[in-house]
Amino acid sequence: MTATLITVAPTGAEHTKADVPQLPTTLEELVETARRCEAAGAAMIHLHIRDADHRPTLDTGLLTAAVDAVRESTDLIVQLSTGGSVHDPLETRLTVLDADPDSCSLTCGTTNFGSDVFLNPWGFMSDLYVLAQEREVVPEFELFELGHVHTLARLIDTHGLPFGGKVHVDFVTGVPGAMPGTTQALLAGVAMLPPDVTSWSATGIGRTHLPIMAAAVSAGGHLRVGMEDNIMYARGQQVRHNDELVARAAELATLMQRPPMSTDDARAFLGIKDRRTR
Ligand code: KMH
Ligand code: ZN
Repeated sequence: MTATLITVAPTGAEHTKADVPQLPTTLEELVETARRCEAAGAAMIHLHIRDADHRPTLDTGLLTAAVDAVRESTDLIVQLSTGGSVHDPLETRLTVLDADPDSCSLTCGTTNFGSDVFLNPWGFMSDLYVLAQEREVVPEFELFELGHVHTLARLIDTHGLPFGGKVHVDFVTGVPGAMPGTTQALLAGVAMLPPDVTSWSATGIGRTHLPIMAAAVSAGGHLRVGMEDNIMYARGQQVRHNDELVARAAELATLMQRPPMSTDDARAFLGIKDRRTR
């Protein structure tokens, strides 16, 4: 049995600081969160950042500062979101790679996203895929729908393997309007994965967080947790800090004889280029 890669997605672009004051939105809060989540068992961080007013931003200077600060303070693999918020223009989302992350998200198709639409047309996905190859950034393919699995195969057929030669995907389940956060839907997606895929993880939005975590770990997958996806620890009890979600994932993984993967092992596992600064 392999170890479990745990990714933490601490902030996202959807919750507001006013509604969720414990959401890490400042650089100091992000660094503190990254440190504590690494100590709790995370090997990768999926970052969205906020501006001085706590609003989502893709500002290159602020993204670079966040990547540098997390890299200086932890050994975590730094993955930047190229999804941003549903309001970010496609051209701006491509500039995320200018901040020189280790990894980037790449969503494999347009999807309903609550009452919004998260736009990912073929031309954008294709440009981002090739740009990531050129910049030696490892993409994580975000799959919100079963059709996204099909598009992933099309991307690989069209452009060859990503930088590093590994193909890691993440099922994002339970988004209202997209693939439900059920074991059945998750396993249908896993069954469709093309043979080039070397590893998969899963997350469940909101109340699907726990059942999807259990399904993924039992089916040989890896885990993504964090307040981007779920702000409730239990009924009536909000998450106080992202490290609680990481610690719970690490506990389950350890119980299942698949303890958290170290950051060194995760780098080799995902084919990450070493950009560490400490
Ligand atoms: N915030 C969502 C619109 C990603 O990070 O790549 C998109 C998202 C996916 O969170
Ligand atoms: Zn995200």
